Amino acid sequence: MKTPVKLGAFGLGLAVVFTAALGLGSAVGPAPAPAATHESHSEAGGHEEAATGTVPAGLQVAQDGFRLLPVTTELSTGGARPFAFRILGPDGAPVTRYTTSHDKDLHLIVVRRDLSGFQHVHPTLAADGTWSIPLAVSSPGQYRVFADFQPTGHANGITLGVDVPAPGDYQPRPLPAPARTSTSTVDGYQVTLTGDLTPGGSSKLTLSVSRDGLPVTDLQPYLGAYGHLVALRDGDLAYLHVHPDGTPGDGRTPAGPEVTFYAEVPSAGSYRLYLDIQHAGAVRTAEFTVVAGPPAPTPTTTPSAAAPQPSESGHDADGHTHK
Ligand SMILES: [Cu+2]
Repeated sequence: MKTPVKLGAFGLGLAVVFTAALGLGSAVGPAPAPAATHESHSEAGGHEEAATGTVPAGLQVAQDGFRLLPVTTELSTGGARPFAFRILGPDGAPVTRYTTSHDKDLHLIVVRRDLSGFQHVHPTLAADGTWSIPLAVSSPGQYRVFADFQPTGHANGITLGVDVPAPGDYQPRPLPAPARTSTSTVDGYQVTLTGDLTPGGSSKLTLSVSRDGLPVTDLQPYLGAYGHLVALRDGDLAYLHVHPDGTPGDGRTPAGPEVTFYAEVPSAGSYRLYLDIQHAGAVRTAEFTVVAGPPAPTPTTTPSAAAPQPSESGHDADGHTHK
């Protein structure tokens, strides 16, 4: 889809820590875009001024007068059921007008608190301001639901988060070990991550996509970009949403095999990265665990490279991903 015109508005979820790092060059139309600057977001209001201090996005259920209010209070593990919620504005009424960002008025991220079960979906807005989407999660537990949006007339994007349970027997999974390659044994895709996350600094991340050993050079734009990357901080699920350097159709951005991002993480620690790409008509998610800064002390229960790990965590630690 050639809809780069919409990209100029995308400030969603980009905490201030990311804005300087994006270089998304929001190529609005044919005019030479001021690449690598975020002034091009000015039509969206320049979101840097809106950051709430240094608090990362997604940690609050309310911010800037806006509040995320679930209508559905449980998630279903038994097949898709409607999940509904509203965004209440400063006047207490549901928000019904949004600024489109990356082809959507609102992006919904659902992930279990242990960072498993990631979903990135796009609900539908009813006239009364109720968002809804059929949703199922694969296993019980406490889930974090992020709404990433920009109310019309508001200067910046906002990401609110709320916990919603999926009742049942919760079996937490350990965070998969850091890995540079995410491999799908089902359909032959492999995504390799190059680059490091540096706390407080801009970090270049390159994700290289191959299939059956061959570089993928015909990635398809998905929501106006060749890739969407969400990073969640282990421990509190601070939310970071970044987009690639370059825009499909800007004449300088190849359709793979490499997709480059600039990211800035707010602290040392472990992060789970979720890369959504589209190829051959399907959206796939590659996941990685990345440690920013000095590695945290290793818990004694964490399998080390020297010690063969028990099988129960082996499935989670293979860096796997596409779904
Ligand atoms: Cu989205």
